[in-house]
Amino acid sequence: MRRALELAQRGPAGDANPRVGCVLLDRHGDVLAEGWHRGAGTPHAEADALSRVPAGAAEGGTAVVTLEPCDHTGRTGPCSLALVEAGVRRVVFAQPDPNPLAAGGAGRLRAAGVEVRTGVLAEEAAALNERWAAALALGRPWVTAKWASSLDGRVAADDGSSRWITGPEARADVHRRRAEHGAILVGTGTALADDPALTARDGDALLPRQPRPVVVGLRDVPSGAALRRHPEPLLAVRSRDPRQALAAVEDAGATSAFLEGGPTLVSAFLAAGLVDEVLVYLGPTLLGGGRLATIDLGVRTIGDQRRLAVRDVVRLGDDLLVVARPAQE
Ligand code: AOF
Ligand code: ZN
Repeated sequence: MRRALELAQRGPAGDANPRVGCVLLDRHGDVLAEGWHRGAGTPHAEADALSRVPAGAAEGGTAVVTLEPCDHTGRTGPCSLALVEAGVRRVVFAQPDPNPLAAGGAGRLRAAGVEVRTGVLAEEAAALNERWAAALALGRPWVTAKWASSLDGRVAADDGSSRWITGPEARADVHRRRAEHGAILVGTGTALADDPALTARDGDALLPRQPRPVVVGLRDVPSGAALRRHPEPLLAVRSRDPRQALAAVEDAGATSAFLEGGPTLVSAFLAAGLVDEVLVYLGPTLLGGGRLATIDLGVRTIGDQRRLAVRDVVRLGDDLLVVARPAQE
């Protein structure tokens, strides 16, 4: 199962489909083939692994999968039937499929006389697709909001300049986390003021997976903007409404969005209760005036404050990253 989880990680994060890995063993327990899911519209992990073995080779064997094999015909056929037809005798999977449309493979396999075992490394498997499962439950993409601020909560100096408040380690961390999301959101104000590339990079090199860039707001992004050179086509949402932005993200096939500002857009998402995780990178510096990380959140009195629960605090060079989520009331 550990190997299947490694294989699953080769798939795209933030996709319409979860990341799934599969290892096929023959009747003696020797590895026959490995498979993983490469994203919506492509073969599922089980089908991918089965496609790599000669006919009959999996007979009497075992399939180890990170997710319950599906039992539906979506963009591809049911994996439960494919495993039965291949003569697989045992199926071990980590966690049940939370998608009611696809679930049911375990029952189908048992009914066909296949031995089924579940719950192996279930927590690790759930963590791998946490945002995907949350999006399914929420009925909208998962949103991670990120900003980098001074210790006194400012994201830019008075003249709007903001490069750089945090150091190279913190910025590298942002790039890694961008790549874990299906889309990256900025307001047109930020796109015009900062001219961000919004690519996920390791130094100068593009990471293998790039989130879809989405710009939200009423202004145009000029043809010379860095965003126009993003390897994925730019999606423009001509609205300031966070819900419309998320509808566009969903239409683009993404189940998670990395929200990078600025304060107006982030605040609109926060005020609407549409932020699931906040990443605050704190540089050890003070800016005095300048722009605050958020604008009006409708907090008039201390009883209205928006409490967050801290999940993690990470030191990155001279900076701190605070990972927090809205506190459950
Ligand atoms: C599996 N193995 O590798 C994956 C599964 O539209 P489809 O046909 O691609 O089906 C998508 C659904 O299938 C997805 O929402 C999830 O419930 C399940 N994904 N199932 O047996 C896989 N990726
Ligand atoms: Zn399937």
